[in-house]
Amino acid sequence: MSTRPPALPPRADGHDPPSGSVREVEPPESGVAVSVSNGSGTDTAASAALGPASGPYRRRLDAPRRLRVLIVATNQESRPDPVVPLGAACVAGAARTAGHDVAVYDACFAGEAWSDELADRLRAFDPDVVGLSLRNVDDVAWPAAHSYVDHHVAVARLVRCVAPRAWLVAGGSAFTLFPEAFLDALEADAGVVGGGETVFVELLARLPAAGRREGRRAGPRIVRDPRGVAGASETDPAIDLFDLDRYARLGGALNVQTRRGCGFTCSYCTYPQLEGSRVRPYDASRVVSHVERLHRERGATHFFVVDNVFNVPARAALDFCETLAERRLPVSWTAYVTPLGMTADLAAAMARAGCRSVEIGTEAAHPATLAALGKPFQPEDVERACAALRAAGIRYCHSLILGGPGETPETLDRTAELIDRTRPNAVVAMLGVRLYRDTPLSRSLEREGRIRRVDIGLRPVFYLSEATEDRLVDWARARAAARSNWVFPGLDWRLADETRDQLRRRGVKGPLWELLPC
Ligand code: B12
Ligand code: SF4
Repeated sequence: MSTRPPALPPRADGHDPPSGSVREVEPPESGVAVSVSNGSGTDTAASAALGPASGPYRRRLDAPRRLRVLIVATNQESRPDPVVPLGAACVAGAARTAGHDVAVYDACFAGEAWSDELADRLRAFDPDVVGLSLRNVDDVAWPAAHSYVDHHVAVARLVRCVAPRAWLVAGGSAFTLFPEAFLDALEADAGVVGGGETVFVELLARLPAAGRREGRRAGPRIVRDPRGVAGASETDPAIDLFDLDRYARLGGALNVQTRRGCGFTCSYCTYPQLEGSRVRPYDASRVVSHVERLHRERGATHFFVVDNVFNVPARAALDFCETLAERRLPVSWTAYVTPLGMTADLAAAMARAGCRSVEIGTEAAHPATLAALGKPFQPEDVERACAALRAAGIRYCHSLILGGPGETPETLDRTAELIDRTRPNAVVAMLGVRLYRDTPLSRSLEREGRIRRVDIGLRPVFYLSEATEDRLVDWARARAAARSNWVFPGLDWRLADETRDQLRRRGVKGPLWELLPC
């Protein structure tokens, strides 16, 4: 195997050794508690605010003081589409429900103007706390991977410069994947690993009475919900604070979540780290009411269901579908599914509820590569799932990861043949596997001495199988030339940004891979 980092700017490195650490404590008997671990041991304003200098501690929530909280969604990526910063909206909603004065700044559509706009917002709002929501580390698109780390750092620096007395707290999926490295790079006061709603509100409640930093840098803190990664949200996301009409128009969808967590253990995957390995479905009628409100009040007609795996467990998926179908709303939606358990009955129920397309986490279609990726299904399951979807009239796009563990020229060709047989509407294939810490794949590579933990960090490192690494790009180019519905984001997105924007302005909704000729 070889690990290939693309060229990156200087500050986007692994940032080791870490200056904070993460630890877990047992669940509280009642009330709200968070675990706090301190990497610095310094007695600072924040350690007074956040608790003892080291070790876990508990404290029940008192009525919180009203703070001015600015949530900044840093993400500006517009491929494949601009996406509503749902995580930022969730923590904003939780802080607002807890009685704080909450505003947001969303950099998504600002282009280069983000710094002027953010500086104006900081001066006008004068926040006590700035919460940075970091979604992506990089676009995982080898060989042309693009890192967002410098941008996140630039946002943090601007906040420090314009609002030096505001507490800076980071969170989001990118932060959760590399908390120590981000805390260090951003020079943040604290960071939240996993679901933010409970922990962020608890942090706000424990800031000092003055409500402001005392001009000193706090000892770095990483905090997580002790009840498990990503506790389910009891509060509605404050999506009203975002420009939803623009997202619906230019992104072709609003987003909604029906559950958190994934119980599978695919060898390369971070999702159980991000959301936990226990599936926690939301109450279906609550989610459907949210969809209904977005349709009636904002005219939204297409939704992306952001669940890791929508179709497992099937009972939760069916509940959502039946509840949505009963309301007879003229809305359509797209979701991620796994071939396992993608039965004809479930596909039919999804179609009745308006499901128009799915992205299938197929990843490979040869028994050897499926096993090496830890996928819990066989090539026949992929064929069965596609037949069920086709019969239900749902369009489907395979997500593939090619060139990973176990890949050989033979497995590549067999995978392509099987995928062709399933007659997909589209195929989006990533080349190589972006490594993250603490996945089964990274751990086994570390055990074998093929990579060191410290080398897996903010700077993306990709696993490429020795048998294919020299021919993978040529293979992918040949495949893209032969099949107009195969997309390799690391080589070419196929659709120019201008064309995408034109299609959206003409009112085209849903994933644009649906339009690829097949
Ligand atoms: C759904 C999804 C998509 C859909 C989005 C559709 C849509 N309309 O929303 C699609 C397919 C378009 C997509 C595309 C991409 N995605 Co994506 N996606 C996801 C997924 C599965 C869920 C994201 C989500 O909405 N979660 C629900 C919200 C509520 O959770 P959350 O954002 O994590 O927020 C919680 C916490 O993080 C925290 N939090 C968030 N902000 C803040 C702020 C503060 C202050 C605090 C304290 C806490 C906090 O609290 C929130 C509530 O609990 C995640 C994986 C995952 N399970 O997280 C990947 C993920 C976010 N995607 C990822 C990537 C890389 C991409 C792409 C770059 C891939 C590509 N090359 O195309 C693009 C980028 C798109 C863009 N414009 O940014 C990566 C990012 C990590 C990384 N490697 O950089 C992830 C984590 C998957 C992974 N590989 O591990 N994606
Ligand atoms: S790849 Fe999909 S099914 Fe596998 S662990 Fe990740 S989210 Fe779950």
